[in-house]
Amino acid sequence: MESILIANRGEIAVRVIRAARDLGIRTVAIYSELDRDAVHTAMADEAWNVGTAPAADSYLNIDRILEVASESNAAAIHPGYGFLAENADFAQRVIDAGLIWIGPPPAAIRGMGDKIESRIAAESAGVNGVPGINEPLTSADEVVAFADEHGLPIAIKASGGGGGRGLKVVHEASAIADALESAGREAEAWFGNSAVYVERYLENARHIEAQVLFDSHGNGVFLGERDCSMQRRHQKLVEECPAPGLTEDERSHVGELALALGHAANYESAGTVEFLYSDGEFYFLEMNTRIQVEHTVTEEVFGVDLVAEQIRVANGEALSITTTPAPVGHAIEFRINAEDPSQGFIPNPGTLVKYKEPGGPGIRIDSGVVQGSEISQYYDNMIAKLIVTGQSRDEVIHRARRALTEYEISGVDTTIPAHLAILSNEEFLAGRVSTRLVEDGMDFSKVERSTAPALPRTRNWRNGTLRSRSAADVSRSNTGRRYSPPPDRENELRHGAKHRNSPSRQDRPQVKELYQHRCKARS
Ligand code: MV4
Repeated sequence: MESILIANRGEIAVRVIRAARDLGIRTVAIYSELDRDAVHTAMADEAWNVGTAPAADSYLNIDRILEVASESNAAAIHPGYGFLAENADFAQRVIDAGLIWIGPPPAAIRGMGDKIESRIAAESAGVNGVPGINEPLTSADEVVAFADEHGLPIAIKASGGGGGRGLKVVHEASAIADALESAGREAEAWFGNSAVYVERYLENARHIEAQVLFDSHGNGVFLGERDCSMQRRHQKLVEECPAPGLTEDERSHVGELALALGHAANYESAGTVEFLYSDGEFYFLEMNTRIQVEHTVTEEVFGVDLVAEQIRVANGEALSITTTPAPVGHAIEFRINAEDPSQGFIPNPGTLVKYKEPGGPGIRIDSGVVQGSEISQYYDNMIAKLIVTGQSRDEVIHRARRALTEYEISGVDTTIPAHLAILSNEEFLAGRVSTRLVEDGMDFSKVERSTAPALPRTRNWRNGTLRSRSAADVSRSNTGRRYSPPPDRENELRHGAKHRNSPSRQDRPQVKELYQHRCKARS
């Protein structure tokens, strides 16, 4: 494989560029008008404009992306996550264009994308889902009968949904008819598929997911599980590997379930099988047919480059590892989003006026931004992922408090104060996580906002709290940190990342030189 076009932006585009470069592969970025000066645009060996800011015109513009793939002579396409990553039609069109698709076979994407079909696939592979009905619902009577047999609450889910989108929880029999009605209507509007199905709703469960990798030679490997119970409105905040408190037997059991499903589905590439874990049992929820945001914690604990494995497998090579290695230590990922936790995590797009990442032992940051970058309302508001690794969960927690306190971001509110609150939550600290903890067990309304303070702040490095200093404090000492003005953005654009126009065929040797030059500069 000589080159990869990355059909994505932000941190995951940067992550794929890094994996490709580690393998000596040329990279082609695409960017929207808004991302002309983005990190991923500057970092790739070539960058091509694919449209205006709205994703539908750029990062979801299949015709234009395939045109750029052809013009740039790309050999393969990596979709990252989100956007086109789980679009089976796109995967098929990539293959039909004679390109290598760095992802699972379109049939596997399609099969797992239909949640009723994926439940049937799982059960025929011996993997039990949450008790439910594997058929589209046709009447409220069926749901009432199901509730009579299995009890309330129940979940009505869109077959075309997933990730919690199109999920309705019903706690009373009297609410069934309305819930079914609105679930069907929303499913049709959001997913173009009105099919909905019913499951028992497990209230106090944990969300545990298994990472698997398959190649085209029939090899599959389980690379441990992650606990992703710490979510809010189906947005994950914190993910960890391994899942706290799971026994060795439980770990290998969930691995066997995930591998059985993948083999049965003729799966290839990286995939994640999601389970609910309740009273020592694993119940299949869905399979995500992409590299996930939280793949990083698995990489840290299992010492595997999952994106490089995706590339190797797509190239027809065998997996570099075929047996599950022993996990080493512990890793936790914190999603640093431009949101205000004190106001219900309301999105807070804007300019990163000050942006300085923490460092030191056990700290990995996957980001696609620098100081001065814009967090746009057009795209996901994740600024970065902070991945903290250590020998034990306890060491990770102490390091994470330090790293989150060391992080300097101003210009936008971030989830950092929420993470510090999680790191002082007793249930979390004890490893007693559940899908209810963030939403029902925590109050973020009083966390300190992280936007640029009017006065310098002092930090409590033990618990990460910030205290705004009084004017008197400041007059006593002039050494406190002050608000720093925004960087001269114009200047940065002139002297910083040079924008490269879409190269024509004749330009390509220069691009190659640029890449070689960059590689030299790096070595
Ligand atoms: C469930 C569930 C409980 N029972 N289904 C959310 C994401 C998507 N993959 C499926 N999800 C869930 N499905 C049944 N039958 C619990 C979740 C769930 C969840 C629900 C509410 C709040 C946070 C949650 C976090 C993870 C999973």
